[in-house]
Amino acid sequence: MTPTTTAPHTTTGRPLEPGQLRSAAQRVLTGNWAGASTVPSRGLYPHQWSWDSAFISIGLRHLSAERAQQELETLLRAQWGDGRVPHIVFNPVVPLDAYFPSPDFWRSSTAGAAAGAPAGIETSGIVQPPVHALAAWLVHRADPKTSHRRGFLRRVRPRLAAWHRYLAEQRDLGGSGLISVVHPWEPGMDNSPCWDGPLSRIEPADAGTFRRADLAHGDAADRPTDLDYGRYVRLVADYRDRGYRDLVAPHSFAVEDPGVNALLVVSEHALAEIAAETGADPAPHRARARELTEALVGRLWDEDAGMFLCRDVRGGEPIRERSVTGLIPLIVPGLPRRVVDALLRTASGRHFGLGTTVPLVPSYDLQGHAFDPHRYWRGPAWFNTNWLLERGMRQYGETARADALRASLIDAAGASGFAEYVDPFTGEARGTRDFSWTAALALDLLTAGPAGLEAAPAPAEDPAPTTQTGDIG
Ligand code: 9WN
Repeated sequence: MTPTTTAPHTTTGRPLEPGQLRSAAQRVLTGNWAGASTVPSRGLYPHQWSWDSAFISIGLRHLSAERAQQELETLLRAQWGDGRVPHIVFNPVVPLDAYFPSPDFWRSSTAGAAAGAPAGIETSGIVQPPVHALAAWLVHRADPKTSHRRGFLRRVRPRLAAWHRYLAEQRDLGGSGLISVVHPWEPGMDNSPCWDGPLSRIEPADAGTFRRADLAHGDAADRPTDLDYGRYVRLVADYRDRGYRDLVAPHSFAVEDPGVNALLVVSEHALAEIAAETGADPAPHRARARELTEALVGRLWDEDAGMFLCRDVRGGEPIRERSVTGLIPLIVPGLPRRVVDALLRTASGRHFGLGTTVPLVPSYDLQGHAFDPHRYWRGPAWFNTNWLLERGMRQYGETARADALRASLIDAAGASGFAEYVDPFTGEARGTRDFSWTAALALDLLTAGPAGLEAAPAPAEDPAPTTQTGDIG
């Protein structure tokens, strides 16, 4: 089903041609460029976000290899001494009240000093999914000459390895080999019904101790409730108050998330390629990818649900909610074929309806008790998750399904004005517009070769001036 939104695509109301769509996506990325990295959106998210930058660089590689590399380098410059890559890097020129929690709440450079938070750059203290090695590899492959000239892989490899090491050593909270997220913002799917159970144990922060900057930009009906927000704030304050250290006391929220772990597997494979390309040993990364894949299938696969489920580490039980995160492991190479087939059946079955009732995979079970087509991560369709599924389908030879999903993604991105997310049934734009990763991933789908896995040669000049060399030492 094609999205039925009536948002005009051109002044005459006709859908944009691929060339026009490409230019429109490029305009979004140029408009959101902040000098050394890209903001997810000018109003709602005025700083640099971790997994956003990874997806953004995957689109930017088609505009300027240098800018795509710089996007990742700027993020990695804010890496902490313990290896964590923070989920937000704050832009010091943006007023404190533009986003909450603001730097004075996180206090990374002081509260995070023991964990090696950098001095002179303010960041958050939590993380987001590790998509960065995959992004770095794709960025390199788009223009190996520029990458070699700038020593891109040689410089980012140790940082990416330290990032993965942090996750392995500090975040295996369940002792299964898989990594845990310790805040609902960490998997990037903030308000997913998967967190409702584990979050219900958290005492919310007092309403007077925080403000909702997000409600100045987004419809309250789309955003998390005040109660959930209070709990998010409490979790951050507790983590901060113990110096952002992971192993000194148990995290009160700890979840093994299949999407996050799947992205780590894919990034370990990418890091193996990066190691081989730079003369380092790829074997440890391949071994780690194998171990993680086994742990993922062994621990989070649910035969009855026909998909992966999150696991509540504190409660010691699987979380029986169907979220798109449980389909994302399709991106992992080498899964047993029965798992792949079940995932494909589940994606197009009644819970996710792909190609039958909806054109894009929704963020949550269409039949679920908490389904809401508009509320954050509780039903709407997002572009990054569908981009990942498109790649997953293609790697398992499901070309027709991947082609259909690709066409729907491109269509919905253009029709929605590069919305942050869309109503899964109508394609109506929700959240903010001119959202960077939507533009970047649409650009990638419009430009990458038919195999979907490789980039076509970079076509254009850098449309925006850069202000830093991108050297991360
Ligand atoms: C909190 C920036 C980020 C995305 C997340 C998305 C949303 C932030 C928020 O925006 O989260 O990190 O304020 O809601 O859920 O995936 O990275 O685009």
